[in-house]
Parts: sequence; structure tokens; C-alpha cells
Amino acid sequence: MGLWLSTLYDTLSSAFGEEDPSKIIMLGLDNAGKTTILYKLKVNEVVSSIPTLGFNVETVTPCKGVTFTVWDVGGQDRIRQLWKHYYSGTEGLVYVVDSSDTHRIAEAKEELFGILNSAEMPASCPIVVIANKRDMPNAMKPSAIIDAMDLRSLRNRKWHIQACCAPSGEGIYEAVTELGRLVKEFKRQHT
Ligand SMILES: Nc1nc2c(ncn2[C@@H]2O[C@H](COP(=O)(O)OP(=O)(O)O)[C@@H](O)[C@H]2O)c(=O)[nH]1
Ligand SMILES: [Mg+2]
Repeated sequence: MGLWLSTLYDTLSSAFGEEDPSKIIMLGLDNAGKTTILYKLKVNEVVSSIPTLGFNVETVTPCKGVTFTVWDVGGQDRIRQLWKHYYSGTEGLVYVVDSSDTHRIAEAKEELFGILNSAEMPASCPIVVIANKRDMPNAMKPSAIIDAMDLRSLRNRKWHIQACCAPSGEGIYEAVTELGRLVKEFKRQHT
């Protein structure tokens, strides 16, 4: 376990450069597994939870050089307009999907495309979709999620999908490594 944790820290540190901090947002429907993933990234330390103007935003800086800002999307129309304030300057989006929740996959898709259509969301910022809860017997395979969410229709954006099991940490490594690669590429093209 200790070895795995230090390796995740190492993975994060090498995926994101210390001298040029990266701003990542992690979104998804409630219950997708975002908070569980955050705790893994934070290497089991407490995640700060900041109640802002009516919705809860979690932030974590798992190592120097990268900050994850996280909230639930979907539901409550009243606070939607506040989300956009957090979009600007985003260099990577992690979108967490509960791959066992077939009933809400269409809603997850609608929310993702809504976020990407926001004027404040930087054009061409890359996306890593986490197909979480892969351990569930009814979990959809990444290929089924790509189809259900119409991910191939994403234009001008690099995206990647990774199956994960947040409680065990399985797949999180790979997701972070790919995220770091895509974010670096995005920054090279936009600086
Ligand atoms: N079986 C399974 N349960 C998970 C997984 N990830 C999260 N959960 C559970 O799903 C529930 C919601 O997780 P949470 O991290 O709070 O979701 P959030 O609302 O997106 O922050 C919790 O009961 C977690 O323990 C997973 O990969 N597999
Ligand atoms: Mg949460």
C-alpha cells in the first residue's frame, strides 16, 4: 500500500510540472465517485470542502504543480450560472462517469456537452473520461460509454477514456498519466 501511494504521488509529480502549475477541473453527476478519487489523489489526507455561493466545491493540491477543483453537475438550475466562473483557465477536464448507472448515462452526456459548450470553457482543453465503478457487475465497458455519450463527436479536443475502480485505485494511475500528457500538449499549443 505504501509503495502504491508513493508511486501515485510520483506519477502525479512527473505528470505535472512544478514550475508551471496546471489547473484541472473534475466534474460529473453526483455519486459518480469524484470525492472517492480525490481522496486517492490526496493520498488519504483530508480534502478541503469549501461551501461557496450555494454549491460545494472541493479542491485538492495532491502535489506541487497541479490543483483539482471538483463539483457535482446536474440538477439545481439555480446555481448552474455560477459554474462558469470556475471554467476559465482550465487546462484539463476530468469527467467522472458511473459506468454502472445506465439510467443516467444520457444525463451524464448532456451535462458534459453543456459544459463544453460554455463560452468560458477554454476551447480545445483536453478531457479524460473516467469510467468509474468498473468493478460493478453491470458496468458498461468504455467502448459502450463512448457510444452512449457520443464521445467521437467531440471536435477539436483530445479525449481519452479510462476504466477505474476508485476505492481500490485501479486505473487512476493510468488516468493521471494520460491527463498529464494531454495537459502538457495543450499547454505547448497555447503558450
Ligand atoms: N463499487 C464501487 N463503488 C464506488 C466506486 N467509486 C465510488 N464508489 C461509491 O459510490 C458512492 C459515491 O461516491 P462519491 O465519491 O461520493 O461520488 P461523488 O458524488 O461523485 O463525489 C460512494 O458510496 C462510493 O463509495 C467504484 O469504483 N466502485
Ligand atoms: Mg462528492
